[in-house]
Amino acid sequence: MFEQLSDRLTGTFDRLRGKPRVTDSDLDEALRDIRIALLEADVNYAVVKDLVARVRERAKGQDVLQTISGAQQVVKIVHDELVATLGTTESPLQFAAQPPTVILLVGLQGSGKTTTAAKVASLIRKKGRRPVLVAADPYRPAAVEQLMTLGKQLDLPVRVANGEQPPELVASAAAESSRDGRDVVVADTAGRLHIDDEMMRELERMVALTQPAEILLVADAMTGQDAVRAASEFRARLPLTGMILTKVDGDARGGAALSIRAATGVPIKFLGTGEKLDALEPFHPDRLAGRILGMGDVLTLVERAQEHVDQKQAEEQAKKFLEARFTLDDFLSQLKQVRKLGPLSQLLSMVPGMNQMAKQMPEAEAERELTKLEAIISSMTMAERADPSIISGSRRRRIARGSGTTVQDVNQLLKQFVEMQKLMRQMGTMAKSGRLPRFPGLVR
Ligand SMILES: Nc1nc2c(ncn2[C@@H]2O[C@H](COP(=O)(O)OP(=O)(O)OP(=O)(O)O)[C@@H](O)[C@H]2O)c(=O)[nH]1
Ligand SMILES: [Mg+2]
Repeated sequence: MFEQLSDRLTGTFDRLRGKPRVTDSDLDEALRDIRIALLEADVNYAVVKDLVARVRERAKGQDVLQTISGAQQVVKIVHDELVATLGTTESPLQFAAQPPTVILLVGLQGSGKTTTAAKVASLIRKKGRRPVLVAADPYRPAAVEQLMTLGKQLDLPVRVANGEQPPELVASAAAESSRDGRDVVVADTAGRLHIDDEMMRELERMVALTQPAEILLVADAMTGQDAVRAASEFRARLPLTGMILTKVDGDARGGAALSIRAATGVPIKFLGTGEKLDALEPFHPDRLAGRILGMGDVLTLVERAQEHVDQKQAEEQAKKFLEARFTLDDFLSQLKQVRKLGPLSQLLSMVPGMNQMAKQMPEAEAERELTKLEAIISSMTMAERADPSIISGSRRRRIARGSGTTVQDVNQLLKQFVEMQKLMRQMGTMAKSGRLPRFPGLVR
């Protein structure tokens, strides 16, 4: 998300930093660039106008002009104003003082409600809650089945209609929840192609009947300004408490994410970043602004790593590496851990300064390479993984066949591993002689 915008803005700032002093006309030029970049990213016109005006006012008021660090100050102001546009503070989910907490997910057809209902339930379970999913979309049998399948995948209960209308269904799911040891009710509602009166009346009735702690609008970021329009219309009828923007992974421009909060006043609570059920991120305005301005997002990366990487295993492997005991099997498990963190280009874009590289790397190709490495190592026996020197010509042919690769591919991997072993020995010696910087969890 935001690749083009991020490119444009980084370019603008680089030009600005290149000037010995920021003059009046430099500032005007930069502001013009920023304005065009935002409009091209499909950000709502009124939001752009407002944001650029705020940046201009602050930049002029702060003696940015003629000072040495002027460019840096402009970047800081743009960052702050982006954060303000995105919502300044974080908006975590609210829970009812007395359980059950009812969370309704509403939105247009195909926006991602059903998937997101499952993601939300899974996320809050990680935080120690006991959610139940409710299939309040009885109009399409496939919709109920879809939620049941997701519930099964996550090992979460799914309440389906037993003749009730959706509002009564959610109300009775809430009423029964404590009996079943559940404290949160996450309801997936029906989507329509357009906002029609019938759907809205049903949702209004559901709200009145179930007193939800959260009424979350699920909006598809890929639809850009249409998502913003839909959000305004939903807001006019329902007391929305927050929004979840989905498919931000597929939205290169980011216009919806940047406009929807400012245009509707409703906070963004989560971003959907993929089809997998763990691809839901709490929304942090400052981190997103950092990502847009090419400053990376190390905090999110670290959180993802903490969630997915087994710390003890990582330490054990680092130790093995330095003692040159690191095998192909260890390598395989490292590959798997890294891949759990998300698509490579997404990971790289979170590392400050790596944004450009992330863009240059063709995602599909990099993923294919990793898949190939995994397949090759998986086709080896444990003995081979522990000691690759026993892998003869005939074994190489067998491994290539087993992994659907070529003997050259296998040769290349083995060659790389030999190089890696050399590196391990060097690093091990350096570590012993104290010439290696001390990383936490590495050498003691
Ligand atoms: N890439 C990506 N795909 C997503 C995301 N969220 C949902 N999807 C996909 O979008 C499609 C529609 O998602 P659903 O959850 O069925 O949408 P819905 O709003 O329930 O659809 P209706 O019930 O028909 O109104 C599915 O193929 C999902 O896998 C996301 O964050 N990223
Ligand atoms: Mg659905």
